[in-house]
Parts: sequence; structure tokens; C-alpha cells
Amino acid sequence: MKPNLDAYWMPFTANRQFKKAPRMLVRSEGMHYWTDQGRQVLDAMAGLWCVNAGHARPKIVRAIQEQAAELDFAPPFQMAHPKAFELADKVSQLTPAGLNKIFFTNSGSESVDTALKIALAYHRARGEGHRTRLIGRERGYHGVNFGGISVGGMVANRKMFGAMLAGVDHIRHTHDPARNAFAVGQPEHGAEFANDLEQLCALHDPSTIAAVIVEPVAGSTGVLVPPKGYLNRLREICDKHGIVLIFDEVITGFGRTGNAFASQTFGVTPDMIVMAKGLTNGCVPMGGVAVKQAIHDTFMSGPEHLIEFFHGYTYSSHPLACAAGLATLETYADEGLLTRAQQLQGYFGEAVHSLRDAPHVIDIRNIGLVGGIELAPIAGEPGKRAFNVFLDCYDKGVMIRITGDTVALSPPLIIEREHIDRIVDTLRGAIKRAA
Ligand code: PXG
Repeated sequence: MKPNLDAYWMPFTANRQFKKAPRMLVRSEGMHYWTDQGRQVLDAMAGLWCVNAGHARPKIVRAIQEQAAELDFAPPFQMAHPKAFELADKVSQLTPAGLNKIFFTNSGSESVDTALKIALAYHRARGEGHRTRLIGRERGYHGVNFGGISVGGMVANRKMFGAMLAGVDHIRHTHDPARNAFAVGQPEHGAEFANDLEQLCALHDPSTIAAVIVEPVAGSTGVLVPPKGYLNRLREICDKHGIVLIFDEVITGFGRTGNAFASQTFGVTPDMIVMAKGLTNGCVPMGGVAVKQAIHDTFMSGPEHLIEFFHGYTYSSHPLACAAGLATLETYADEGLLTRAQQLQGYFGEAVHSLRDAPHVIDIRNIGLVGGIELAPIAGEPGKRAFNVFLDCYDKGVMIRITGDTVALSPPLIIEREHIDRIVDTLRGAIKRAA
């Protein structure tokens, strides 16, 4: 039976276009989706940057089924269940040394706002309550809650929503096609963009700044890979001025760049890591924040019977999410998925960069198993060319993602070479037809 499409207001979707020609997925397994028309579609996006182990993985499916029957819900405030501790322990073994306290949420957006609140409360708890400013970056995406859009830098996600948080400032993004177009991996030029943070310190005085948040690789805004030395420079400036550095690894976490976290790939350790998506392979909503021991410990003073941090969600560490998370991390470990991108990134990178000669391709960016192919916009119709490419690829059985006029690829980490070939060949055809 066909559902009535009327009532559902779809998120981040061209609702009217969709409802005229719905793209409905009804089943998934491994690298593929199946549509309601029975067509097989190759998933070049890991769902939405989250299904890193591929679809319907048996261990994860079983864990969720069994958990639902055994313990459906346990209140997370003043009560707990064992899997919450087990999962936090397992996650803390994957995060960089020192980031060993894990706070659970239900999404990337909640994790971002949680990290910002931890930063503010941490400074206040140690007598630096004057540090109230939060610094984000142009073209940053940190989810859609008020904290996240305040520090975020995607104009369309901000402009409708008023003044947002007060006292937020932004550094410039690092996208510099004039110097870095078609860079393979990390671009050579642009470490100096990090010096914007020094400028903001000079403008506001560093003693007013609580935290800086950036995505190590900006995903939603079109795959912006950090220039060599850029993240190290940010780290240095934060250290110099006592500013908390937060990496938003919602997309880069769990193997996307060839290590559990991009912090490890780039050799720069922040004070907090924001995660979600791949934490449960996208199967049950869950997010988290990994926090440096010293930040956490600052909260652990005062009478022991009192709550130390007034924050949390009804569904923080939900049993189904914890079960899914544990089975996901086991699947990653069993199959070596968190480092698999290291073996495949050469082949994947070459394949993606082979699109360089396709019409209207103006830049290609890649790192690990992420690729961004930027197309020249159709005059007066920004986003249209990429949207046409997206529809064409879907029609030919490949699901990609677009943002503006950039095509993003972020396939499940179980991908094989023949899938990469198929994705790139399909994309080449679609780009030609969209010319
Ligand atoms: N931070 C980052 C870096 C993200 O990529 C979020 C936070 C928010 O996560 P939740 O779970 O609240 O959605 C994200 C989410 C896209 C796209 O097409 C990416 C996201 C969401 C929707 C679309 O690039 N990432």
C-alpha cells in the first residue's frame, strides 16, 4: 500500500519536488539499498555519512533485537545499565589518549551543544567564568540546534533564525581553490588561516574566549580538507591562550579518514571530540562527547551527593543505542574497518581525481574515504547542476550526496574496488549529461 505523503514535513528536503517523484528506500544490505520499485541502489554515502560498516550487519541487528527484548529503557539520571559503561569504556579506548570521559547524547547536534556547555561550565568551575565567547568557522556545520548554528557558518542554516547565541565569532574557512584546486589529500597552502584565531584573541582579549570548535575535515560544506599544519597551528594558539579546542568529528569519526578519529590521522589532539553517526553505524540514534580527564575532573568537586553537571537527555545512553554501539565497535574491530581507508584511499583518491577532465569540474578534494567534486554552477541557478547529477546517479542506481554544487562521496568502509569504479563511472556519465 502506498503511504499518503501529505503529513510528513521532510527535513532538509525539497518537499514539493520530492513528493512529485518520491525516492523511497525500503531495504538495505551491505553496500546497497533497494527502492520501493525493487531497484538496487549502490550507497556511495554510507547512508548520510554514518553507516560505516555497511547495512544490516548481523551482529548489530542481533544486538538491537536482543536488547529490545531484554531491557527496553533505563532512566539515565541517577540510574544506569551496564552497557552504558561498557560502551563508554570501549569508545575511550579508541579516542586519543587523555580523552577518556564519554558523555552520551542522541545526535551530532546534541553532542555539539553538550561540548559547548561543558567548555563554558568548565571555565566557570575553575574561576574563569569570564571566558564566555565561542569561536566557530565560516562554512562550519555543527548541527542545527541553537548552539550549533551559532558557531556554525553555513549561511542558509543561520539566516532564518535570528540573533542566536551572543558572543560568538568566526574564523575564516580554509577553502582556497586559487592555490589548492585539485590537491590530493591535504592541501599545501593555508596553515596561516589559523592565525585568524590570534586576531580574534587580539580583538576580544583571549581571557574572554572559552572554546573554538572546528570540523577537522568539513563535510557538509563540501569536503574541505585541512591544509598542512593548519590544525597544529590552531592547537598551538589554543594552548597559548587557555582556550578549549573542540573537534567536531561527527563525520570524520569511526574510520572515515583511516583511523578511529581524524585527530589521529592529523596528529593533533583536541580537548574534546564530538561524535555521532558511525558510533552506532547509524542504526540507532546516538552521539557522544569525549572529554579530557582534566576538564571532567574540574567538575568532580563539591559534596558527593550533588549533581556535578546539570545536563543530559532522557535518551542519553539508551539501551538500544548502547547495544548497537557495542556491536558496531565489535564489527569495526573484527573487520579492521577503522583503518581500512588507509588501504583504499590511494585507489579511491585516484578514481575520484580521474573526474578532473569531466565537464564543469572545477575542483576535486579527497582524504581517506571521502571525496568532494565541485562543479561550476549553472549561471543564475546555484545548486541546480549538482542536483541534476544527484537525480541522474540515483536513476542509474548510485546514491550520492550533494551540497551546493559539490558532490560528496563517503561510502561505507566495506567498499570494494569494483564499487568505487561503478560510483565514479556513473558519476562521470551524470556530470557529462548535466553539462
Ligand atoms: N556536526 C557535523 C560535523 C555534522 O556533519 C552534525 C554535527 C549534526 O548531527 P545530527 O546527528 O544532529 O544531524 C553533523 C551532521 C550532509 C549532511 O549532507 C551532514 C549532516 C547532517 C545532514 C546532512 O552533509 N551531518
